[in-house]
Amino acid sequence: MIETVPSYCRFCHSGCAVLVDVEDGRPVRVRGDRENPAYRGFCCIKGRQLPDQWGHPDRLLQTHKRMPDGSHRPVPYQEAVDDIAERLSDLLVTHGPRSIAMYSGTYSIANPATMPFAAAFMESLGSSMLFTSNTIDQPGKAVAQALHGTWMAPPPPFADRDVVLLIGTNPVLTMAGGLPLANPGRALTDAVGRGTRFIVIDPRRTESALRADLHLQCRPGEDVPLLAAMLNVILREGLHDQAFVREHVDGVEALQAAVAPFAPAEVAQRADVAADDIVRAARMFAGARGVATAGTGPNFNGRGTLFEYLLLALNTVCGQWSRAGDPVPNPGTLSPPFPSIAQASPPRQGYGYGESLRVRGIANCDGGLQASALAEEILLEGEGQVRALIGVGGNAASAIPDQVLNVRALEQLDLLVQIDIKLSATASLADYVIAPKVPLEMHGMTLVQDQLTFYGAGFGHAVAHAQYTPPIVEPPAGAEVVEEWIFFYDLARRMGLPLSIGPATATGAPGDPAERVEIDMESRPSTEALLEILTKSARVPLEEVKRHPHGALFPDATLRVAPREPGWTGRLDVGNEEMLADLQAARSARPSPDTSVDHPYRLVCRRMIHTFNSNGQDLAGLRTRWAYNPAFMHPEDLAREGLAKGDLVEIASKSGAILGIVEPDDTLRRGLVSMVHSFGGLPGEQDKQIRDRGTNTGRLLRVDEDVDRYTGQPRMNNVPVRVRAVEVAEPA
Ligand SMILES: Nc1nc2c(c(=O)[nH]1)N[C@H]1C(S)=C(S)[C@@H](COP(=O)(O)OP(=O)(O)OC[C@H]3O[C@@H](n4cnc5c(=O)[nH]c(N)nc54)[C@H](O)[C@@H]3O)O[C@H]1N2
Ligand SMILES: Nc1nc2c(c(=O)[nH]1)N[C@H]1C(S)=C(S)[C@@H](COP(=O)(O)OP(=O)(O)OC[C@H]3O[C@@H](n4cnc5c(=O)[nH]c(N)nc54)[C@H](O)[C@@H]3O)O[C@H]1N2
Ligand code: SF4
Ligand SMILES: [Mo]
Repeated sequence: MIETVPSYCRFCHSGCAVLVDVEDGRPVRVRGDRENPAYRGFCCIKGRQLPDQWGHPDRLLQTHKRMPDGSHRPVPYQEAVDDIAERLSDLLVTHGPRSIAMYSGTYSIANPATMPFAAAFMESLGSSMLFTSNTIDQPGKAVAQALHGTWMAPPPPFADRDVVLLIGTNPVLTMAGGLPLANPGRALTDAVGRGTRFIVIDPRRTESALRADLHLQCRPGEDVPLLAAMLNVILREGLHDQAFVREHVDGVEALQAAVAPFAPAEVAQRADVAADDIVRAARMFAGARGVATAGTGPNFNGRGTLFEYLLLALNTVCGQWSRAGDPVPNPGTLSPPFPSIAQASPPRQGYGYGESLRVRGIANCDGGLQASALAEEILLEGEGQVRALIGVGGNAASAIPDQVLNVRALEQLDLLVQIDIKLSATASLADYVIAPKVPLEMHGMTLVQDQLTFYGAGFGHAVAHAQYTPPIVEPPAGAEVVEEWIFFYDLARRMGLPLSIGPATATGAPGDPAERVEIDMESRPSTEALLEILTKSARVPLEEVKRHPHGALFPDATLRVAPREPGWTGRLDVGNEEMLADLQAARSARPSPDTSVDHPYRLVCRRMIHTFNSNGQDLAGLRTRWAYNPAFMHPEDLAREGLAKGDLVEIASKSGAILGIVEPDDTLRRGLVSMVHSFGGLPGEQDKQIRDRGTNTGRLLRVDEDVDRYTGQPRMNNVPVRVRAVEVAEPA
């Protein structure tokens, strides 16, 4: 008997509404749910593999312990909790709370209770060593928002945007910013049909650029000069929104002076685009209502904060924010109502606070404590050394730049605990691997999709949407798997630590301590009780959302952006002194070395539809085209190097080398090697198996190169590399 159940996919943050066929307790088929008004039946190839993920032979169904020979053996969950608790308690007494760190990544958001419990556990320990994958993603966004100030109302509704500028982001494929979170490909088609104009700045003609009115196929790493040149044109020609700027914005004169040297002709040359196109892009963007959004490409270039600051400045001087009386189609649903007011929340410091790391003086910032410094914190002996790490929903050994350094550090830990569904690169190094439930086995609600709206301008749903799902299948027979929050609960109880969590805030930032609820450490609460606490201040009660099992839109047609409050004096700042000083430095700086003969190509990032970071590489349905991460290069570059599709090459940067398999790609500009990250296994292990597993581009990166001085994020893109054919014996 097959029963069809609505739920939503948590393979990625997009949260597509799906229908799951369940046969005798097993999920057998997943497809998009046409009844859902936001996703309209969309479900990508990854979502369709959820049944395979559930029953995959390599899925961990028991807690595993690492044996002296490096292998892992199943052990009872409680035995592991007892041992981990004892070892953490010892570390706490002997070396203090700072010796215990946590790294949380992608899947820490799959279950809404995971991060609140993970953070509460760290707080109860007294350790501030909580590192998240956001710091190796786009942490500059948060710091830039702090330095610029925030407009307390969103950009114009997606349906009203006449222009969209996408810089180094490919939302049609990644479900990231610039297009609505739900079914972005469809949203793009609809918008093009309405006459919305798309401008794309990207070295690749991406899936999102195919329909663009203007595509600047720039050299990588030139986004700061490009934005400065656009701002220069806009301010010089007076195309900016002068009334808005007068009312709400400081620093425009300083900005204008700072961008004045960025003449389109000069920038066109360094970015290798037509000067006319820079001018056209500036005029097109300033002349219409819309929003500019950026992704990983430009944020990985070592100046993410400055880049995002200029991006905000561009949106701001063009007045691309909603005004009093405008509708607010997405005020959040399961998050608390966030007042939309046509006024500026003034700038804040945004960086350089909290406990400093012992290495390179890196302090906390609004983007989080820098994960790429974690390895050095583990390796540097002395007081405050990190000796234990708990990994939750992330893959530190694969995702953090400089894989060789990270693996060396992880191997040196006294205790590494990883919560993981499989023996990932990190799990294979862990003393204990805690086996979690997969999303289909857990309650879910789309709170994080609400909070995404505040990640950056142009992110999140177009119209308020929410969905709740109960668990729809049980774990496979004989499994002993837990929800991540239960592991933290059990650990805290065993260590005698209290835990408290509070209602979620609209942005995901910590809320009012007074509202926190002490968790009963005698009798464990249900997950549902936790979802109630988290949604206590929700705009739409969870009960109401539950009445729509296929998910639903929850707009409030009466809601309008409120006028500025009487006496409000907050203003946005586009003339931050440090930012403008950095801008001058960026003018003379060329990423070192320039077009060196040693390393004539640039390694740039991209993503593919059939994987999600290190996830999905083991699922048969996602391996049909490529089981590895190809090294995409322009056909002319391949010809010049005497290479053909499928050839094995060595790709070497100044600091490391990997093997790759080349693939012609004429959507790229010349001179690039474009690759997806986080494939392969551990250093050394995978090279013989390259066609089966791919390779890790993180080995070509350093943690201390071109570091963004606000967030500590190193350069992760536009890395000079050389490519040469190699022949190694492939396994039969
Ligand atoms: N060179 C290079 N490096 C990069 C990037 C790049 O473009 N280039 N991108 C960066 C970016 S943007 C990011 S966000 C980071 C990503 O960094 P991470 O979040 O650390 O990486 P993931 O590969 O997503 O790790 C997910 C882990 O969770 C496990 N997992 C899968 N499903 C579940 C589940 O249901 N529950 C639990 N508990 N675990 C699960 C997976 O097996 C895997 O080990 O990588 C960054 N690193
Ligand atoms: N299918 C799938 N979806 C994903 C992911 C995945 O792994 N697979 N990962 C998720 C994660 S963790 C994140 S953070 C988001 C990221 O979402 P996006 O930011 O959309 O990620 P990418 O597709 O890597 O897009 C980066 C783009 O930047 C371009 N680029 C490279 N260098 C430069 C440069 O110097 N300047 C400019 N202007 N462009 C440049 C690349 O060609 C590429 O098109 O995607 C998420 N969604
Ligand atoms: S885009 Fe694909 S992976 Fe992401 S939620 Fe939708 S179906 Fe799942
Ligand atoms: Mo990311």
